[in-house]
Amino acid sequence: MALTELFSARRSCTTCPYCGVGCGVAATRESSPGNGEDVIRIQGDEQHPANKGKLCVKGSSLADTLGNHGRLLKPQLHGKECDWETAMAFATSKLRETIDEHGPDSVAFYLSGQLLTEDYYVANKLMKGFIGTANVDTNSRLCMSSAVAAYKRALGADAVPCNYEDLDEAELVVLIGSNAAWTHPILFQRMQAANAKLVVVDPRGSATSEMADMHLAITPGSDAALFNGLLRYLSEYGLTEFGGLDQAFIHNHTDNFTDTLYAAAEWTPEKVAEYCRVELAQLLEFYDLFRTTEKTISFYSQGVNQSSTGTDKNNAIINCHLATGRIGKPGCGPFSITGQPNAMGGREVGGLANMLAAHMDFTDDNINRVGRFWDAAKMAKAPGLKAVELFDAVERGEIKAVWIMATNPAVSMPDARRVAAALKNCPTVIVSDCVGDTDTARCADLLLPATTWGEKNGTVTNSERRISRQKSFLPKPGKARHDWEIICDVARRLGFAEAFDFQSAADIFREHAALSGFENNRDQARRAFDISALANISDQEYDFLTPVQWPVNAEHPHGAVRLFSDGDFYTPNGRARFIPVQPQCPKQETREEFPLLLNSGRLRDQWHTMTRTGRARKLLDHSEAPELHLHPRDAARFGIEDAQLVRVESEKGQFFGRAKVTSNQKPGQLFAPIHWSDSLAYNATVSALAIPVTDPVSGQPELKQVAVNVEPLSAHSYACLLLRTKAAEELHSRLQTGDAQLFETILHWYRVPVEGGYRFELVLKKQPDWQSMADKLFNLSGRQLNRKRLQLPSGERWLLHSEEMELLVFTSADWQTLPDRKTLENALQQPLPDAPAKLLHDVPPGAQMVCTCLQVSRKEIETAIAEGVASVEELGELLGCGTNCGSCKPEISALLNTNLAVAVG
Ligand SMILES: Nc1nc2c(c(=O)[nH]1)N[C@H]1C(S)=C(S)[C@@H](COP(=O)(O)OP(=O)(O)OC[C@H]3O[C@@H](n4cnc5c(=O)[nH]c(N)nc54)[C@H](O)[C@@H]3O)O[C@H]1N2
Ligand SMILES: Nc1nc2c(c(=O)[nH]1)N[C@H]1C(S)=C(S)[C@@H](COP(=O)(O)OP(=O)(O)OC[C@H]3O[C@@H](n4cnc5c(=O)[nH]c(N)nc54)[C@H](O)[C@@H]3O)O[C@H]1N2
Ligand code: SF4
Ligand SMILES: [Mo]
Repeated sequence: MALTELFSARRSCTTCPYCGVGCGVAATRESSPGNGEDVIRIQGDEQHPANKGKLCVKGSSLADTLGNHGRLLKPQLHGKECDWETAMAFATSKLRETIDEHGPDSVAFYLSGQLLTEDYYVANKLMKGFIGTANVDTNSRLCMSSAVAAYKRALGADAVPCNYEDLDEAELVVLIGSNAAWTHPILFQRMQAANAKLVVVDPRGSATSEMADMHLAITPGSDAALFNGLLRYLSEYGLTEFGGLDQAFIHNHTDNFTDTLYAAAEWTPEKVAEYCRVELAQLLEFYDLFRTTEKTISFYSQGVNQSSTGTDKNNAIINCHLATGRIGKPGCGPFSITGQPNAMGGREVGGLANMLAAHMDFTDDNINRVGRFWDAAKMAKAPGLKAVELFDAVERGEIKAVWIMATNPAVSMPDARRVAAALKNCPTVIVSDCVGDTDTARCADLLLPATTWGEKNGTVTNSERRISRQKSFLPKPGKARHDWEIICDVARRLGFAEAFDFQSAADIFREHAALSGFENNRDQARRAFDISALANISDQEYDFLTPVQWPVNAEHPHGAVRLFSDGDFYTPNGRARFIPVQPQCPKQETREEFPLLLNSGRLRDQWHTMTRTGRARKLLDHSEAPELHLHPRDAARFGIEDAQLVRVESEKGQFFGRAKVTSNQKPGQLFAPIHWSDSLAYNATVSALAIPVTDPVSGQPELKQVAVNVEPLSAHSYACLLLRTKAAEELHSRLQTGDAQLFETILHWYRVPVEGGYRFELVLKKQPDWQSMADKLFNLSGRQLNRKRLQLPSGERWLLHSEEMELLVFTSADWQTLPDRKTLENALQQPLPDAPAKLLHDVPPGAQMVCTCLQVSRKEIETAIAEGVASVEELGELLGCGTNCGSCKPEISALLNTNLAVAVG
């Protein structure tokens, strides 16, 4: 705990709600000098071991995402607001009726790695102990489940061996399928500060590969061959003193080495180079670097997890660490980085359908053990349905009631439109969210308003097993309630009052901690996850719990920094297991109708489906619209120009985005950010393209490789609309209901929240009749729109506006020649009668923001480079870019590389 916290109730030390780095955040309430109202100031918590005071741009913009606008503040039943009594009575009667009529397996919960451990714990307890079904799965299935499965196969437990300090000490970090510079920025900065050599394995160029010493741009999905080849290569140095195999470790602490090496034997460097399509010399350089660097961490994420053979890929990596004994020692290990803030906490309580609770699975002994501990009315006896299977069962009508909490499956599941359709047909859909307007919320019968970050209390576990507190420093808005409160209310109404008689998050945490230690020993059921030392903490101790890494038990009362240092694993015989791996190509092969492979992932400044980060205007500066990245050669082949609207099509659906032509992509490979959805733009759900094939071991879907086709869309013209909130909401709902008349003219739209309203960007099919559109949309009651025209060298530009400036429309035949959006947005804030005409003359084309924190645009940086500034540091001194959170440094460095190259060349 930070000392100041003791003295000031106005400062609260909590944890960032975004990525799995789990940074400590200090939120302070300050009186605004203007109106005396409280404002929230967000800073990094200097005392938190995960970030030591630093925050990335998402974390440091948290204050901009607070506030009630867009929040779900009251329950809604069939689209109408209702009180909690009505809502809870509906939920309970529907669940009870469904269970009575069709049995417990006809209901399901779909949870999220963004719930707090306490929420997760009660949801899991209700289903697996009292309703009697294991149909509880989570979005972690799409994210971490292959990593979990591989750790369990190799180490006997879902236990991350490493911690962040190891990254400080590492001499080589191999990032496999991770764009950590953008997705785990604060951790990435630690890797860089450590001066470790960085090798990036990723088919495309990214902000991370930009900073790497070596980039192995392997062919998509070929990672297992790369690591099988490494194992074989290491074995050739089996007898040397340094590097190569650690024979003693293999002999004393592992099983199954010979079979595994045998399976890898055919993967000679030549064969790997050909299969992965990398240069043999580069491959050998990597293999040798790995062989000779003792302190090596392999750091991996969705590029290997989201695959139809993700578990095997994870094991192929772990095999190389077991073979070199590089596990359980400082500065090394196979490190699966978690995505969501509490993916790990969810795994601890049994949020996955194939786990029971507290790291126990469905053996008879464990079912009995958990049943006794809970005094359970009805224990689930077998694993339940995994995410893809679960929504298939909804589609088939076998699951008749589903409760979705803190996730947006209508956007994030593969074949997303089919998932949305299945939900619309499902007799009972309950959705708990803090935001009202999501694609999933639109499928709900009952919408429940949940509190969110800043309002909630509980714990989260980050990637290094560190449990930290999320604390409330804001009141509950409207009628919102905590997720755990809602679940316990339903449980009590279903007749389980005693088992769900929790009064606070602390009560739940204590029970969860007690279960983790219950009969947890060598003779009964030894489990890695054990926080029994926290089972009796007081409410006050819970409030001031300092971040601690599990296990926290009698043996490790202050937590454990590193696991497996003694070479003792959680398998029945205590030995780690090598897993033989047969590399396989992605299931989705390109073919004539779908000749390209689509990859998808994250952008620096957005979080998933943008329900929170999408509210902060400045986080849209980096990128504001759905995109499709493609190589110049593919652009030429398909007749696509940079910034042109394109349509991507797969066997399952379509997606619209603006082309970004970049040599970061290899020919034949496309990339699309995952963040936009149909709530924010037209046909913008990337996962609608994905085919739901899954890994046979983990059930994780293959989201990173989708066979697609692409075509340019030709536009008649472009329009930029600025609307005040009420008018914007009206237009938005028309666009969402697919108003046929509007879509005769509109080819594509997306929207950006701005101070005082929204900006809509439209791509038009033909000349619109603005007057009649405006009449219809905004009821201008016969008043005429004002019109002004400006002739530019590139064509004409129009401004149309209503007298009250409810509506400002700029149109042009060329998207790039519309006026600078920032200037336009400012106009919406002031009721200036003569401003519009001036705005029409405002020329500078939109400048992409590189440094969001200090608002430094690409143009400014390029100008400075042209004037001779030649390093990231000097640019920082001059313009300030990169000097706050540092997440943009890779991009600044890339700009330096290209612009200096141009200057030299
Ligand atoms: N800014 C931001 N940060 C986030 C999130 C966010 O939404 N926004 N989400 C969080 C969550 S939940 C998660 S799971 C993590 C994800 O973190 P990451 O896994 O780092 O992110 P992604 O962008 O999904 O994918 C990583 C990389 O995998 C590469 N890849 C694709 N196919 C292959 C392949 O076959 N082999 C290899 N080796 N690489 C491949 C992609 O090109 C991409 O660069 O990020 C977390 N952090
Ligand atoms: N094509 C493709 N698809 C992908 C991926 C990919 O790389 N490519 N990545 C996958 C991965 S790794 C992930 S993790 C998923 C993420 O996908 P989702 O989990 O579907 O995305 P989020 O936007 O994080 O959804 C969280 C929801 O919870 C709400 N929420 C926030 N806080 C609270 C709270 O405290 N309580 C409640 N009840 N609700 C809250 C938010 O408003 C939001 O609607 O996407 C997956 N889908
Ligand atoms: S790296 Fe950024 S998003 Fe991740 S926890 Fe830290 S501040 Fe939050
Ligand atoms: Mo994730």
